[in-house]
Amino acid sequence: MTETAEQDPTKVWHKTVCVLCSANCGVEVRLDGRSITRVRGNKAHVASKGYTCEKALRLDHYQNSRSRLASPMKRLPDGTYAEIDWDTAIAEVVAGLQGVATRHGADKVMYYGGGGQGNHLCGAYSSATRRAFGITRRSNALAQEKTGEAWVEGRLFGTHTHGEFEHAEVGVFLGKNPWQSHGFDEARRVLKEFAASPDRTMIVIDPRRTESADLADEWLAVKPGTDALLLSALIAVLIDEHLLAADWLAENVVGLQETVAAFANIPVTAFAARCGVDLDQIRSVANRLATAESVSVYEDLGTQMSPHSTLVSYLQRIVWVLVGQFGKPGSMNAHTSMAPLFSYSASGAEPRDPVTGGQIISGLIACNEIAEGMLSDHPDRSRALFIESANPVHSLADSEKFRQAMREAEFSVVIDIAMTETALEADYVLPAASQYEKAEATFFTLGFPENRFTLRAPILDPLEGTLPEAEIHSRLVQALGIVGEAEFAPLREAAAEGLDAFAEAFMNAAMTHPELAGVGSVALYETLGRSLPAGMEGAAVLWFSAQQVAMKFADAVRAAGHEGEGPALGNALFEAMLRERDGVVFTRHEVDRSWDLLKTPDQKIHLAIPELLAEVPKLVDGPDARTTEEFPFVLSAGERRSFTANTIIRDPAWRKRDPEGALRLSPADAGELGVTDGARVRITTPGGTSVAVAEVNDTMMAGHISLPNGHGLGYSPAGGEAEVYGVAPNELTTLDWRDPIAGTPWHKHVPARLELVSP
Ligand SMILES: Nc1nc2c(c(=O)[nH]1)N[C@H]1C(S)=C(S)[C@@H](COP(=O)(O)OP(=O)(O)OC[C@H]3O[C@@H](n4cnc5c(=O)[nH]c(N)nc54)[C@H](O)[C@@H]3O)O[C@H]1N2
Ligand SMILES: Nc1nc2c(c(=O)[nH]1)N[C@H]1C(S)=C(S)[C@@H](COP(=O)(O)OP(=O)(O)OC[C@H]3O[C@@H](n4cnc5c(=O)[nH]c(N)nc54)[C@H](O)[C@@H]3O)O[C@H]1N2
Ligand code: SF4
Ligand SMILES: [Mo]
Repeated sequence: MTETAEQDPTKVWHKTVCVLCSANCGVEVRLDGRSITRVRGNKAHVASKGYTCEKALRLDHYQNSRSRLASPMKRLPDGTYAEIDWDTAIAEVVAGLQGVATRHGADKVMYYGGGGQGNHLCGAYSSATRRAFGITRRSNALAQEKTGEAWVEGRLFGTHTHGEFEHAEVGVFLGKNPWQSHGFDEARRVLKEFAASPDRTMIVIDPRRTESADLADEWLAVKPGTDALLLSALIAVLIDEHLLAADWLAENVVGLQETVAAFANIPVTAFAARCGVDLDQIRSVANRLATAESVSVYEDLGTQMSPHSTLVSYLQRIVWVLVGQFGKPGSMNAHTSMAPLFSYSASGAEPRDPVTGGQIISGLIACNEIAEGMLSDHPDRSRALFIESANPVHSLADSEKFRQAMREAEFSVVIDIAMTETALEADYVLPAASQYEKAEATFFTLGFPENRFTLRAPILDPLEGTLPEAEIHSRLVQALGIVGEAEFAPLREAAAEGLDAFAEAFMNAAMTHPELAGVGSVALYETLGRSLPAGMEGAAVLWFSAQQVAMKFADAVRAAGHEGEGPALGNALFEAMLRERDGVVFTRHEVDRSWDLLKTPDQKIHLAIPELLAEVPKLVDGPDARTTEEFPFVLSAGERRSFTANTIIRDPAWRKRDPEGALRLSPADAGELGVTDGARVRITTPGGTSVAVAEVNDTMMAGHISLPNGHGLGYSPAGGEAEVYGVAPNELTTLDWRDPIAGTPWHKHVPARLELVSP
């Protein structure tokens, strides 16, 4: 449909995406002034094809929230905030960072964040600020969920793998509820297709009978925290019943014997009993996996945030490798990236954090070790925090500890659109333009054989008083005087001539001025960015990504329809990204060629990880449950539900259901405690105490209780004092409850006690 600006402006559909989860579904929105009045799926979008879930319809609560910031803020000695102008803010932030660097060294500043579910360009621009200020310590939310998985994938494949659920004959969801949490395109449609097709099988491994489990052919109702037993038994059955893809393994896998040997003495009957899944069901699943044409597996927080987290990431991969499910249509595949979110180490040798001694995976300090390190008396501890597009006071384990760490810090600055829990502890808060007010994109590009990328154009001007992060970082970097007009002017002239001239000039400049290359993203913004259409300046950094992609995957980029050689191919891809509001396919591979993307030295799968194989026999002695007499329940702290979206929307009015975020418990437990729907219950854990409204829910297993994520945010509907709605899950969690390898928290397995407060 083509509609023009001559029409009633409130009737025009503007193309963008929903920013509430990583699926980033393409949407079209109508505006009335600055309000988003209607939202519908964009049928022409290259990935989502018109699909959305119910959350997208209420995006105005993100764009126009009362907690939006419209001025830089400075914390006063009494803890209140005063508005300051941008020039003062930039000067004082620069002085604050330099002060810490002078007193303790620039490496004592930690950068946290750099993007959320819909915005990764701030992270790309922050690289210039980090380089300019000498900031090397870094972390983000990936280091509280995905670093254990990344460590395992580095060892096995040297890269990331992802399933192709749309075409898989068998889909396995392990601690993952895609009906609510998505994670791949058109999730609910794909789940319904599994359910409707007699030839395809969906397997869900989850203690709760989730919406996804309800649609599954096989629901393995594992006891919380015992997935390592279930998967070890499954592997032992595959081996015992000779269900391995022997020829394929001989050709493609190194370390098979060593791996198989570790499962030789698994007492499968005992393991099945201990994890609560019938051995017959485990056998039937093993046979189904072994006979399927294609299998795709998705593990998520249910196991990544439970005991044995990194081990489980490994075991589930052993399962699908043993049945030969890599490198074919509908199976697990490696993929390209517009800009990789992770770096992978094939040796597993990772540096250690100088303060906590914890493993730094993919350059990220484990989230649970940030406050721990900062609150220690170690001479090398971080003394300052630079936080961008993240709310760690709310989202990391033990909110109180993170608050303390921020108050202890000698300097802190937060870049956000809203006055968040984290902003409320910072010395300076810089207000960003929202994701609908600037060029934006995410690097959640996991597709294979086709991989897609969507660059969004702003649908509104920045709210007065706010700036896009690209501009904020540019001002911070330029304030140091490392680069400026002298370096930018010739590049701007080249950009005005066109991309070919710019490519040549930029490459030359980067070679002759290393300081320019160091702050490359800001240099691109100030030069190429200035020649892009108004509002799209921030897309400039993607020119570099397009060039990298074209260099690394030239044939696949051409197969996706972009033409040229060398820099011209990168330019063609960049132009397509700039032009296409429905997203572009940026790489297309032959379906069996994801082997080419493996980064192990011989491009084979290196299956044996001795450190983790050594953990398998130890499972025989347990422990299975981590509960105690004092804390007899397992609390899943942070479940994804139909109206949760991390802390992206603060206004509680956006929720159509479950406004307070109920504590779910089984009818059996409710009966025993005398709890009925709507009763108030007190939850106590080793980390703290909170009161929640109860929901008796027959999808819950006895002994297992759950609270939603993203609740417990301060918000003031009337503009007065902020009130807190619901339970903030990390008021109940602790720093020490974490994976021994990756340091990631066990939020889905928090020992807890429950008491009835009022019926
Ligand atoms: N609606 C919505 N969608 C989201 C988000 C959101 O906030 N709201 N956030 C996004 C983000 S950042 C992420 S990382 C993803 C996370 O997406 P998911 O990981 O799918 O979400 P969760 O609900 O946290 O956990 C998944 C499941 O793990 C189960 N589980 C709990 N304990 C265990 C266990 O011991 N073993 C097993 N096998 N399962 C267990 C829970 O019952 C739950 O059904 O969601 C994304 N999508
Ligand atoms: N107990 C428990 N804790 C959890 C989880 C759990 O299951 N249980 N889940 C964890 C997981 S998987 C994740 S990923 C994390 C997520 O936690 P975080 O990484 O902290 O991410 P969000 O809550 O999404 O916060 C994103 C921030 O970005 C801001 N923002 C939005 N748009 C923009 C923008 O354009 N620019 C800038 N600068 N800021 C913007 C929002 O206002 C918000 O403050 O939470 C984790 N915390
Ligand atoms: S919240 Fe729903 S509509 Fe929005 S991106 Fe995720 S799946 Fe798509
Ligand atoms: Mo996440």
